Amino acid sequence: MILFYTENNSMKLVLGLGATGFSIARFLAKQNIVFKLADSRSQPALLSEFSTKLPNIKISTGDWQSSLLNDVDEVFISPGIAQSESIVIWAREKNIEITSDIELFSRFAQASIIGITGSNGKSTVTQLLGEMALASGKKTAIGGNIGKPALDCLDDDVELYILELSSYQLDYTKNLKLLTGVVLNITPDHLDRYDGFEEYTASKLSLYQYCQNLVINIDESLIPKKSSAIHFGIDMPKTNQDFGTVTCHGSCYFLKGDDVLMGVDEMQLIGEHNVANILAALTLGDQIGLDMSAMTECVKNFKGLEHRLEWVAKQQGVEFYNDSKATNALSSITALKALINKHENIVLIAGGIAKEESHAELFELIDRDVLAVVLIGQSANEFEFGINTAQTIHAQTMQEAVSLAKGMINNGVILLSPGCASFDMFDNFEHRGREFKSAILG
Ligand code: UMA
Ligand code: ADP
Repeated sequence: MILFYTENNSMKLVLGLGATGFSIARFLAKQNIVFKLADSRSQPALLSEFSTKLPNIKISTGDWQSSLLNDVDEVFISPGIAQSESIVIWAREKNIEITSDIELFSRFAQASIIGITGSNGKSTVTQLLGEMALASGKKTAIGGNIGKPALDCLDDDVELYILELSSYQLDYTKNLKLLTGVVLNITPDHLDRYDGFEEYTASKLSLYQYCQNLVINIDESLIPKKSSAIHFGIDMPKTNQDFGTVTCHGSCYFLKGDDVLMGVDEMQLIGEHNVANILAALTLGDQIGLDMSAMTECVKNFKGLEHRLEWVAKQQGVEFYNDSKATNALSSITALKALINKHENIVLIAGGIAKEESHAELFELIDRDVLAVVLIGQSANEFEFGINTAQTIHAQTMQEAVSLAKGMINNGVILLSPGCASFDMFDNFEHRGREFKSAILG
């Protein structure tokens, strides 16, 4: 890999010592770029590892100080740091460039990059497309918001980078070359970080300005349609390049143009949202020349990711699903819709830190189709107030929630799909999902 930094070696500042900040630090150190790092918490979890691995790098912790910006000509920001943080405001006032890890990555990446964003389904599509690319024989790296920071994926041998991109990462990206990319869908999310839904929408849509080829979800009204794009959607494709579905004699099929690719019932994932996710992956994969039969084989074998409508167990006639990744109302609605058609009795475990969004549609669906809701976390009272006819009960721990839920049905489904962030009771959504599973499996 030819790696050189074209700018002079003046001081850079890395903000945040999480997975992203650490990856930026490791990368800059490898490039011999002079930098320092700051984190507004007094004891970031990675502090001692950082001090051991990069002992010569200056790190400041605790409240942001404007003096941090002295002599700095570029700031590399972690996605978790809001634009309202004083350090960001000061950097803007001083006209210091603020850059995401994704932009830094793109300055050095030699292989083609595929970008996937959207409010829901990003990780599923990113992982599935990654598996399709690997099955088609491409040396593929899968990373970004899905977990492995993009800079940690940089490798000379990689032929294709498949990156999940969050709006937080896109916000500080100005130059990025994507071979193709998709905005899967746009629904209210992260509104605490944006001046309204329009600003969030614009952040998501910014992905398309970097794409050489566009993939567009025809069913998403907020995404402008482009004649040069390839479209996918849950209906007959409009052109031979587009992807869609058709129902014939009661069975549904995936299509490219008029060509039948496989039956929808051959996929292991459940729910119409996953039909859309699979269509997105097939469309992106086809556009970059992946082998169609390798792709359909992957769809047939793909069991989905942990914590996304993950089937956990069947015990005494009750099936358990872990959808801990559902951190907004729409994702819980989606999970419920996927299960309602197949199961009469559903007990939902929901709640946590509710996002700034309307829960009316979720509560309506619960009242219509859910037997009972076990409420957890900060939003428990707010949810109880919104739910009218379904039975509600409060639990203080996940163990208690599972035990109360078990007492409510003899057959059907117990679904953890909180529709909220997890940080009031858990480290993150993964921790919440693991607690749910261990309460079931012991
Ligand atoms: N920090 C501060 N001040 C702040 C906020 C954070 O100093 O005001 C510091 C904290 O010490 C913290 C560090 O910054 O430890 C964390 O940075 P971060 O929150 O940006 O988290 P990372 O560990 O770098 O993880 C990020 C993504 N996190 C967020 O976007 C919030 C991860 O996505 C991503 O997997 C990872 O980079 C690798 O790319 C998580 C996420 O929740 C899964 N993403 C959101 C979502 O999917 O909805 C966008
Ligand atoms: P993201 O990475 O965007 O958070 P995931 O693939 O991790 O998305 O899925 C998270 C949750 O979002 C799932 O558990 C499911 O409930 C919901 N979801 C997934 N795909 C879609 C979709 N295409 N449309 C609506 N909701 C979806």
